[in-house]
Amino acid sequence: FRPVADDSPPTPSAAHRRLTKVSVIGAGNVGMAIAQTILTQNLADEIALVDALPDKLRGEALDLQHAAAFLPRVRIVSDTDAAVTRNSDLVVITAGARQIPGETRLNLLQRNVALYRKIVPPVAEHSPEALLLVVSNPVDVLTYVAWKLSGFPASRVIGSGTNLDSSRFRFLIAEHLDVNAQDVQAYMVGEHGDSSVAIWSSISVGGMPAFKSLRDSHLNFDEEALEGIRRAVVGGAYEVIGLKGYTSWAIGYSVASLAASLLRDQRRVHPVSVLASGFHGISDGHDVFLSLPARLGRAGILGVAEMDLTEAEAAQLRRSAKTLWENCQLLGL
Ligand code: 6V0
Repeated sequence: FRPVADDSPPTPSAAHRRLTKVSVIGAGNVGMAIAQTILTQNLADEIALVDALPDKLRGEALDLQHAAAFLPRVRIVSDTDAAVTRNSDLVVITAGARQIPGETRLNLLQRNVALYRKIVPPVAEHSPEALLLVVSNPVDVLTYVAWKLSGFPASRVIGSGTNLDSSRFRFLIAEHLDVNAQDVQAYMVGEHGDSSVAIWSSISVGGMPAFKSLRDSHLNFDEEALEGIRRAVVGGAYEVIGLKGYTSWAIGYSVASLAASLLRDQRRVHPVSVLASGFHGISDGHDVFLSLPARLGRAGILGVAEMDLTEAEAAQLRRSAKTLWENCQLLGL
């Protein structure tokens, strides 16, 4: 791992609260799945919800509060004003126009950049020490936007990136091999979306390199099966949106796993959207965010893995970086 931040957790000042506060901006399907997963996993002492629709927001907050008898004691607050997020440890941003069936993530860009201009500056002002976790799509470009608008160091601005894509990847490989997905180490990196890159060369199952040995023995892991898995990972979100209108549960668990690694200083490795300039031949001058395996702790991104990629994998990553860079340039931030 190439270190990117001082990995010591911030030293609490005398006035520093010891309670953990997580704010979720956008109380839609995704925001509420994240809030409820964080709640049930006991990751926060206070959860603040923000949305532009006051009735929906109040309804969601009350609905969660009514579960109080079955959950750890957590203070749940909500408001349309970002002041309610004051002194957050982690702010998760899910607000955005929803991807409609058939719409590419990049088509959402202009609509969501306008939203971020309203959301990010006050959030950053109310919680200047917070970690920002961007979920709205297109997540890689919006992580760049949040970084620019917040003025935070890149180590504290993280995109949920391909953490979810990698879980879909691990699930499908696990199904194919009939093992537990938690025993499958496999990464999707690059852009969260159509050009994400499957790192076949690094897949291992229970510590054993899976790809090479299965390929060598011609066991049911042929090119066709691999391509089917990659297509299913890339098409996963579209399939769910086509069937139920939105995705929620998997992204809820994905973001809660990131929240746990960050808030609990777990130093676990997750593929998340990070400032990737200088990695794998991505130009140093190109401030572009895309997913690479990163070590997460209380200070945010502690280090980014220098992966051993094939030339084809690295070239694909550079192509994604170029497309993302061109998109970021159009924003004039
Ligand atoms: P949704 O259910 O429409 O929720 C969006 C919410 O944002 C709504 O409740 C809006 O009222 C709210 N909102 C709009 N403007 C503001 C504002 N100015 N301030 C506060 N809240 C506002 O959408 P859904 O929850 O399904 O999706 C949210 C975003 O997550 C979309 O951009 C999705 O594309 C993205 N996803 C990202 C994933 C990832 O892996 N990164 C996965 C799933 C969805």
